[in-house]
Amino acid sequence: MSELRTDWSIDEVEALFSLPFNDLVFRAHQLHRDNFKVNEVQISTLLSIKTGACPEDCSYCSQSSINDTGLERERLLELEAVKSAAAEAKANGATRFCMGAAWRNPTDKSLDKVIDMVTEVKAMGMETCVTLGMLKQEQASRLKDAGLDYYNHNLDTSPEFYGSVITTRTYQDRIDTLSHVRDAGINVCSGGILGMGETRRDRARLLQQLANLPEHPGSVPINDLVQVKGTPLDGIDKLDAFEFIRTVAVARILMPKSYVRLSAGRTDMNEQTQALCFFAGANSMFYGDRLLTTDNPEESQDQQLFAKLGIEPEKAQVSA
Ligand code: SAM
Ligand code: DTB
Ligand code: SF4
Repeated sequence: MSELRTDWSIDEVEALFSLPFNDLVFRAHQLHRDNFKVNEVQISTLLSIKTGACPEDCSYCSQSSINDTGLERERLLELEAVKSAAAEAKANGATRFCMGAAWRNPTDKSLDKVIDMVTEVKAMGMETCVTLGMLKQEQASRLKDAGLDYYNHNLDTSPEFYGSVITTRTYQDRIDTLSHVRDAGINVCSGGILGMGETRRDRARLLQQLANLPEHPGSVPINDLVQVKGTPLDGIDKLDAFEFIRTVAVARILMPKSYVRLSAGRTDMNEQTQALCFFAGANSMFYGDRLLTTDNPEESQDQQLFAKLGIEPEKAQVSA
């Protein structure tokens, strides 16, 4: 078994990115094979529980009130609506249900309502994940007490590029919330977005930051930017597919036991690119025709892709 390292240097990470494609992907695949069943992919389903009117200025996001995207805002969903969406996700084979809210941070009152949602979804036998923005230590502990399995909070890009994408919070704010989540004993889900105009060095720095956290995140979502009309990043050059696959492979090598999720952006990716991502170490994805506010491939399309590749959805893990 390989050792888990949290001391990667930027030179080492950049050297991995620079390997010939076959050498890089072979190395990533070998580690994937050593640590996981390579023909299984974990399935998560997303639900936006509170949509739009977010005070943050993330330049990629449809939900920022600064961006004029024409998105209709929605208040926090009622518990019953969440339960029925979770039941449908479970019937479709999802083992994790991820609830996302367009908040800078939750108020204690809204957290009470999210806690009820977590409790109910957990009782249905699914893993739970929420992404609610910045958390205080005490809020993280309350989520842990409710049985929350994962908290998603992305570092999104390198520390150096962060300020070009978001100005209403700092990289350190993100790191602080990740510490609160980890200290509360909740599994960390943290990754980033590619294709925002960052350099390869920024991608390497993002993965270095994730891998050098005190513990590797249990899940590492790699999103390809979904370009949304009305956001500053709409119309930017798309990232080359091979560079996306390389980033997945480097994530697998740096964090060999983490689930690497092929996240947003699959509607614009052909099947061959997705297959190479699975070969290079991606072993999780979002399933269901909606992400938070944008489209994801139809279920039937993903079923066909799995059938072509001989991939099975990972069965629910029996939690301790
Ligand atoms: N408001 C919370 C926050 O930002 O932490 C939680 C919800 S936010 C929508 C969750 C993540 O979705 C972001 O960190 C970002 O990585 C991802 N995301 C948002 N818009 C995206 C887009 N257009 N393309 C790809 N990923 C996106
Ligand atoms: C993550 O890394 N990707 C998901 C989830 N975490 C919350 C969100 C993707 C959002 C894509 C744009 C949208 O649908 O609004
Ligand atoms: Fe708000 Fe999250 Fe979107 Fe940023 S990414 S605008 S914090 S919902």
